[in-house]
Amino acid sequence: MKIVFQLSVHFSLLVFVSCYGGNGYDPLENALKIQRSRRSEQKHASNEDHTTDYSTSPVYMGPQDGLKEADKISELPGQPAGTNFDQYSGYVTVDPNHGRALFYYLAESPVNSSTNPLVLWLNGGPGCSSFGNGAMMELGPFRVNPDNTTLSRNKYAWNNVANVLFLESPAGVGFSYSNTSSDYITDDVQTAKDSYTFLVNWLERFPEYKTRDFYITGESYAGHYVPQLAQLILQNNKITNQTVINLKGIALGNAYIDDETANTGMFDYFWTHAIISDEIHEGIISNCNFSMGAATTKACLDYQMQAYSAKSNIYFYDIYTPLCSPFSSSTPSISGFDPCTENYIQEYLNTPAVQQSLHAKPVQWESCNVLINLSWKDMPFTVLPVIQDLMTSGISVWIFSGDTDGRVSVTSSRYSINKLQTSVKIPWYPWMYQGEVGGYVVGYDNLTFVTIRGAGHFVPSYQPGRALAFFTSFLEGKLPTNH
Ligand SMILES: *[C@@H]1O[C@H](CO)[C@@H](O)[C@H](O)[C@H]1NC(C)=O
Ligand SMILES: *[C@@H]1O[C@H](CO)[C@@H](O)[C@H](O)[C@H]1NC(C)=O
Ligand SMILES: *[C@@H]1O[C@H](CO)[C@@H](O)[C@H](O)[C@H]1NC(C)=O
Ligand SMILES: *[C@@H]1O[C@H](CO)[C@@H](O)[C@H](O)[C@H]1NC(C)=O
Ligand SMILES: *[C@@H]1O[C@H](CO)[C@@H](O)[C@H](O)[C@H]1NC(C)=O
Ligand SMILES: *[C@@H]1O[C@H](CO)[C@@H](O)[C@H](O)[C@H]1NC(C)=O
Ligand SMILES: CC(=O)N[C@H]1CO[C@H](CO)[C@@H](O)[C@@H]1O
Repeated sequence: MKIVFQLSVHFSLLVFVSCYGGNGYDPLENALKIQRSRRSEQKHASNEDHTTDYSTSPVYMGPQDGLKEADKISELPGQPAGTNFDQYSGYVTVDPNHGRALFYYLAESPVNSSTNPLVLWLNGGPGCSSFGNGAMMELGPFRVNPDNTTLSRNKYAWNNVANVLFLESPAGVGFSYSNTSSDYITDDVQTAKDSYTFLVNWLERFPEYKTRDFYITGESYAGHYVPQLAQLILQNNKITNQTVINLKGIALGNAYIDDETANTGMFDYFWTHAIISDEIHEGIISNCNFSMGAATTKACLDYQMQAYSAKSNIYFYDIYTPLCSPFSSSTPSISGFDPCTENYIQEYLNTPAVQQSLHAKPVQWESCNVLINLSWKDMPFTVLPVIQDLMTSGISVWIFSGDTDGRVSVTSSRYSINKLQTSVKIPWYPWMYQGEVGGYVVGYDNLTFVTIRGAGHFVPSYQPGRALAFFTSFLEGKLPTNH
């Protein structure tokens, strides 16, 4: 399909900084603006098909002998002494003709690695790095110190309870690349196919994980990637003569899963969190119809602009966090998270010795790739039907949400769950962590919803202890406890 980029009023809002941290770059919003204006130009919704038909052409299988050993990281520069787990990173070719390869980082567990499950983590954007954001800022074993050169251990890293595989997806993101630049114009379907090809090849490289319990987790735009990949795995498991992937469950955090509820939930969250006025909120309610196929009116766009402007310069991925500035240390965030973290990561990952130790190609590493972000082809309006399909498949489906995220708010998550029309089995209750309410949980038929109190969009960055407690419950298949 021919893609027409039309400059519209939306584009004037773009901030050209390819970094998530505290500087106002908003990759998800950029991509959504383009999709929404494209949809309204085309006057059709790109979501007629619910169970995507991934063509069942044979999956490329490359030779993997000896590559695991080559991928072993001997040591990351600045790594603290006493690192007691194994790390691997490198590339898996997913298309040899185009020269397309995806980069991964595996952090194994310090204890029980050979029995702990394998968990794939995906960041969103689209176009944002799972290694730089997911591993180095959120749930990985290390955080980069303010000196930009040394690492410290993250006590609450998720590899304490699982072997965590971070995948830079699709090609063009982080260290992943293609030798065919047109591959950088991509979409949901290609991303799912490549991730699947990655997995079956990676499992040949690491055969000890072939039959291991496997989970997929991610946040934000990975609200598309995770269910789509899970659906593709379940479809292929039925027909493949290759590896059957032992998929047990998925968890979606502050996930963009439905465009209507993403909008309504965000503006309602702004209003209920005293970010916009009654008048602007009322203007949005009475002028905007965010449902699939509805026309966008000028009045609606005007009120949305007013809302963005009224919000002012807050970091709406975590609304109570200070921005990264010379003053940020004197206005510490509720969580103690350093809002300049992204800068340290940017410096660290662009150090040649670090890229070498990771077996990465020497590149200018970016937290988010804006080209991927802006050239994304059709994205479905909603993935709720995919989630519904997974809910009847027998795998566990969890939706979690940090409740101080203004980007994909807990309100959006709740509206999305309402649309799934499932019924409550275990009523809403507070779950406890270290004597405090860690958040709230409700058990639905085939779906669990968990909030993480005081966490923004990047849940494990802001509430590492609560995030690990929630994640441990997810893997155990038990709701977090009320004591
Ligand atoms: C497995 O599938 C591939 C691709 O469809 C095919 O070429 C191969 O012959 C199949 N192998 C077996 C043992 O069926
Ligand atoms: C991309 O091209 C380079 C240079 O020719 C080559 O070394 C590399 O193997 C190619 N990548 C893939 C995945 O084929
Ligand atoms: C390791 O596994 C054993 C046996 O299942 C369990 O008792 C122990 O708590 C586990 N240790 C950790 C750190 O997970
Ligand atoms: C770390 O990197 C940031 C971003 O480039 C820079 O502003 C800062 O001065 C660096 N800090 C040190 C201690 O070099
Ligand atoms: C919003 O748009 C949809 C799709 O065009 C339409 O079915 C619905 O009635 C509209 N809602 C309102 C309140 O106008
Ligand atoms: C839950 O899963 C069961 C078994 O697959 C199915 O029969 C039921 O319809 C599902 N309910 C919902 C709300 O998805
Ligand atoms: C293809 C495309 O539109 N690329 C744009 C992505 O966004 C950056 C700025 O954020 C532009 O410079 C690119 O041209």
